[in-house]
Amino acid sequence: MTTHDVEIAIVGAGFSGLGAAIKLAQAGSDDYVVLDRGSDFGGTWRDNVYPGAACDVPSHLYSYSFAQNPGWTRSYSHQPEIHRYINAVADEHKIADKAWFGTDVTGADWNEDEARWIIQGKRNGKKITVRARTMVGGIGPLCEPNLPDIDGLKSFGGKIVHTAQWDEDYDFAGKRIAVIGTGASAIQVVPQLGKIAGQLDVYQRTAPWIIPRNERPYLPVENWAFKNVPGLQSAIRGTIYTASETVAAGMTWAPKALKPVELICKGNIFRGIRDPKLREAVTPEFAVGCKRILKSNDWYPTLDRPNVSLVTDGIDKVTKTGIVTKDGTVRDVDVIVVATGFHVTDSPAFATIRGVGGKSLAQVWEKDGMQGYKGSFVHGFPNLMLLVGPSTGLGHTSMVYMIESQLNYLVDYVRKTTAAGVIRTDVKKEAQDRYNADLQKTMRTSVWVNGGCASWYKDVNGNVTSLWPGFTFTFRNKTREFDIAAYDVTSAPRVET
Ligand code: N01
Repeated sequence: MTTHDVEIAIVGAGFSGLGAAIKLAQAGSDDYVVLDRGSDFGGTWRDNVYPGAACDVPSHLYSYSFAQNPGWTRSYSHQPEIHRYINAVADEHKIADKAWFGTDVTGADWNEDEARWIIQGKRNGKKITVRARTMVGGIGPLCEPNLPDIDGLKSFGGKIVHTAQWDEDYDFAGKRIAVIGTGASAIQVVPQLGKIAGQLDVYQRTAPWIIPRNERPYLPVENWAFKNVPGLQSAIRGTIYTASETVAAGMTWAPKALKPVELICKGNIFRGIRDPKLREAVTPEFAVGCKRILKSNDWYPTLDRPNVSLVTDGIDKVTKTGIVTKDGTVRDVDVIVVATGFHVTDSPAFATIRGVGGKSLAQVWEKDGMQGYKGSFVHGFPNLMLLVGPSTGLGHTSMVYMIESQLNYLVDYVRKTTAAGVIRTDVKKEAQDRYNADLQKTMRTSVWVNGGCASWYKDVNGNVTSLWPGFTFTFRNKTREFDIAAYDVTSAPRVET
């Protein structure tokens, strides 16, 4: 076993972990490492390689403000291009030397005597320990695939694949395929599978709201302009950002104002499907915005294909050869694609991060759900900064904006605590409680609470603890500076000479 001492350990090499490394390096920190179980940068954009994987936030906004990309080939980027972009940014900022890929972090314990995080893991199969003054959690909320608890699923005799763990070597062509789920991942993979499947059964538990996807390739002249016209990319970013913030206002304070979006979605159904019964089956029964509003031009036409069936009867069980629905119908298949999302509010990783007194995040969040301060620090977990932590997720705009807000906070935390000789920083319980009470008060009028749906935005208690309510520029303002007064801090003992 090898042991390494560093000032800062960043866990995760996705958008947030890489951004943290770049911003810390720019602020003059050199004593940090990035730990990631994968083989390069990208996180969820490295791992989600199912056919059709793409972003539903426009390319120019779904990128770092400090690494704008005039070369985007499409108005909405697909997974391979985002993955390439993230790695190109890492190269440009020379972060690769700091990244320990092939490192599976298995647990992290706060050591009070040393005021350090003791991080355990395996690097290329060998045990390692990293002792860090500060741990930055950049693991992202969409990294632990959720396998549904369906009777018999595990003993299915054919092939089972989760969208986030795609098997690129498996040949789906001509196969009888079942897809479970109709969320953001399913609506991207189903149209691709529909083109090649012998038979495709799509199991829908809840119909989603879907607006048309305004995607197109950029013309060479546009790419020329993005590169050469000063301020053009920033102006495009600003325009997309402003438009999406308007939606945020509706989602948080006036869900009825989203009615026009519902009409656009209904138009999408009408255009995409001819069969009135099928139209009815795909029309959602909850308020638009309560779950993520999806974007697709080919989902409905795919459901209308002769080789594709929409199954709305609930799943009873999976047998060795297929799926049985509650009405007793048996549909045999060769492969089951599980598009059932991720453990977000109940991530298994929460049990492996143990703070003061050995209590894990899973234990402290068990009763009241995920709570933190400014989405970043959690009382009882000193010197741990979570990126995309509690109440930072979004249903309407780019997560990269939220991540960059947190990076400001991280850099200022390091700067202020280092300057003051602080070795232990723990957010005060009162500050955290006040912050969360305010958030939940704002949340009360929102469509996520009142829209009549169940969603992964909610925790087991029904509270929306994964989303940021309101405008994202409010979060940017809150995280502009590290407000050290909200924290209990301990300075390093003075050394007499
Ligand atoms: O997962 P989901 P996802 N039996 O949780 C169904 C991001 N993302 O991977 O609605 C039957 O949204 C479940 O049904 P119901 C984005 O943030 C972004 O699709 O709960 N069905 C639902 O239909 C997104 O929100 C992009 O009734 C079951 C589906 O599975 C997040 O990832 C692209 C079931 C799960 O949908 C997750 O999306 C892709 C069961 N037991 C993903 N359990 C971009 O474009 C669950 N379901 C940026």
